[in-house]
Order: sequence, then C-alpha cells, then structure tokens
Amino acid sequence: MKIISATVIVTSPSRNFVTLKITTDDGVTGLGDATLNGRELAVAAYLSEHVAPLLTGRDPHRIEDTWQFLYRGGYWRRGPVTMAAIAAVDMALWDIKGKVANLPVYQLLGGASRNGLQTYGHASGRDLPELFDSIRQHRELGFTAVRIQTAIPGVRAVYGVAAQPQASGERYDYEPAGRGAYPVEEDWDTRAYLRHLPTVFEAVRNEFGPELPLLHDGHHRMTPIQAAKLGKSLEPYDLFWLEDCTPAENQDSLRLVRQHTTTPLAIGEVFNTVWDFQTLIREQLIDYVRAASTHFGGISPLKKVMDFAAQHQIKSGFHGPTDVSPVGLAAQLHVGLAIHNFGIQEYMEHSAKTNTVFAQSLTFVDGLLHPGEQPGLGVEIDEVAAATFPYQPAYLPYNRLNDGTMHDW
Ligand code: GCO
Ligand code: MG
Repeated sequence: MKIISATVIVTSPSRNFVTLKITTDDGVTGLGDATLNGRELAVAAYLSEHVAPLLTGRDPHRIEDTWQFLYRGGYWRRGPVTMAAIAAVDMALWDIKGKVANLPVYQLLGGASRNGLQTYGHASGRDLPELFDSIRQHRELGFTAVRIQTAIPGVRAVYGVAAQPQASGERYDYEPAGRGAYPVEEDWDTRAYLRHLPTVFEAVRNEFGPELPLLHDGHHRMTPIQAAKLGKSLEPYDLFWLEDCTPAENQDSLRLVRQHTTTPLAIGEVFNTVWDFQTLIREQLIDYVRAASTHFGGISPLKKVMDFAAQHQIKSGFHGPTDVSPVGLAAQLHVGLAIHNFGIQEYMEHSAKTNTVFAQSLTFVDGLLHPGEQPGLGVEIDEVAAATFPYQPAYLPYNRLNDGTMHDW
C-alpha cells in the first residue's frame, strides 16, 4: 500500500479549518486536522509546499516512522505551525490504519477503558443571573461539569463570556470567523479579577451546591504569585481545575503556585511537544494535561505524553474548543477512551454549518462523549460543501492594560 496524494482543504463554515486528506493506491482516504486559529494559512502552506510532496510513495502504515521523518528530518523542530502540520499527517495515517483494519482508532490504541468521556461545557454570563441560566442550560444539554467565566466590573470585554447569543440560533462561539481582518482589542485588570472571581464561585456554590464539578480558565494572565493567591482564594469552592493560571511557557513558575495552593491545575493548550511538559509532569506541578491532538503532533505523541503523565498520577483534560476541528476532536476522543488516566474532555460543540461540511460519528449521551464505532476516526468531509465556504481572515482578540500596556490574552 502506498500514499498517492495528500491534499489540503481550507474551509470556513462559521470559522476556518485546515484539513489534510491522504489517499492511498487502494483508494482508502484518511483525514487530519491542521487548524491553527488565526495562522491557518501558514500551516496550509507548510503542508502543501513542504510535506505533501514528501508523502507520495510512502507506506501509510508506517505511522511512527513517518512522524519521526517529518520531525527529525525537517531539522527545525517544534513550534505550532510545524507540529500542527505533523499532527494532520499522524491523524490521517491512524484514520487510514483504522479503516484498513476495519476498527475504530481507539481499538488500535488498546480498546476502551470506559463507557464514554465525561465532558465540561462553557457556562458564562455578564452577571450572576445570566451565568446561572447558562449553567442550567448546560445541565439540560447533559453536561455534568461546567467551566465558569464571567464579566468583571470595570473591565469592558472579558475572555470566554458569551455576551451575545448568536442571532443564527447556533450555540455561541466567541471566536467566530467573520470577526474581520484585524484583531479586536480587549482590556484587562488583574486586581479587579482577583477580587471578583471568588465572589462568583461562592454564589455558584450557594446556588448549585457542592456536587457540580466547576472549572475556570485564567488564560495565562497572572504572575506566579497572583496565581497562587487566586488558587488559595478559590479553595473553599472546590474547583475541578484552574486552567492556564500563568503564561504556560514559564514552567518553573508553577513550583511557586504549587507551594501555595491545593486547587488542581491544568496547563498546556499552547504546548507543542512532550518536552514542554517535561518539568511539569516530572515534578508533578500540574494535575491535568491540556494538550490538543492538533497542536501537539497528533495521536501518537498524545498517547506518549499521557503514558508519561500516568507515572505521576496526572490525567488528561484535552483542549476541545471549536478551533480544534471535528477531525482533531475525534482524534483526542479515541485517545481519551483508550488511556487509563483520562480526566475530562472539553466540549464546545461545532456549529450546525460546520456539521454540513464534516460528518461526525461521535455521540453525546447522558453527559458522555463517545467517538463512535466507525472504522478509523469516524469523520468524513464533504469537499463540495467545504468549497462553498472560502477562507476568511479572522484573529483572536488581544489585550491591553488600562495604561495601554500589551498583556496576555
Ligand atoms: C479553551 C481555550 C480556548 C482558546 C482558543 C484559542 O480553554 O478552550 O482557552 O478558548 O482561547 O482555543 O484558539
Ligand atoms: Mg484555555
């Protein structure tokens, strides 16, 4: 069996997605996700100019060898563009292997370790009544855990707050395509945030009781001592996790946070390789690995980092926003189902328009996500539908402090 072509499909149904399609001489096809939010065309070019020509003629079954060929063979290692491109190849080859074996990918990874994956949804509100409504809506949809993000008095626009319900009736997506070709500016005040957030969690606990798992995303905005202070002040509200409390690339800073708080920590959505997790896992400075199959080099390295994490009782909490495409999501659902140290899966749900391009076999029943039983990853792309949604420039917002200084978004 040989690879005869690798093509890149860029489509923007509600938001931009980059998908790699690998075809073999037997007519089997595999899909991989290469979407890098706001930098999509860089990965598309990396794949079509530098990777696709090298794949022709290779044996699609040699997944590990192809991964190492692209990683070591390219000489320039790591980085989000490179690793998203390698991820797409890795996923597409697992998809092909599953289709040839007539088995869903999770079976090739060792088989199911559980019935399905517990997920958390994104509850948010500008004030407490709006937040409580959002939590109730998520529970009605079957979510058994929720992430809590709220507005902060004195701050105009805050990450993760779905202030405007979508006119289309679709579930909210706060980073949609069509935002325009220039990023929107937001503002930030860490002291106001540190004062306000514990009052929100206190109110949520009073309203919903002690059982509901609650999560929060700090989106890399705090210094280590600020993060330590927040973790400590949230301890009475028993968080499932506090995510990205500090800029994640500074691994050493997590030692300080850890010394001060027992609030569980989740980190790593912007990480690209197992090396980024080396100190965090070895010194047990985190509790959950936030990597995404798409930005971490695919299924193969995700399985490896979780095996490393298992030795330190660290679990998975894979990154599942809508900018991880249905293909990328499926890839990590297969890993999550198979590994022993699964923790929780983020699930934002793709829009109805996205589902006209990608047919997904996943199911979400009684709060549990399952990748389905189709051979391979269980996702197919309608290329005709994809072509009707051309790329639209769209960028994440950026942040400035009150005095105009650039801050982490
Ligand atoms: C999350 C993330 C996302 C990112 C987005 C960037 O926890 O889901 O922080 O919301 O901001 O994926 O592209
Ligand atoms: Mg996050």
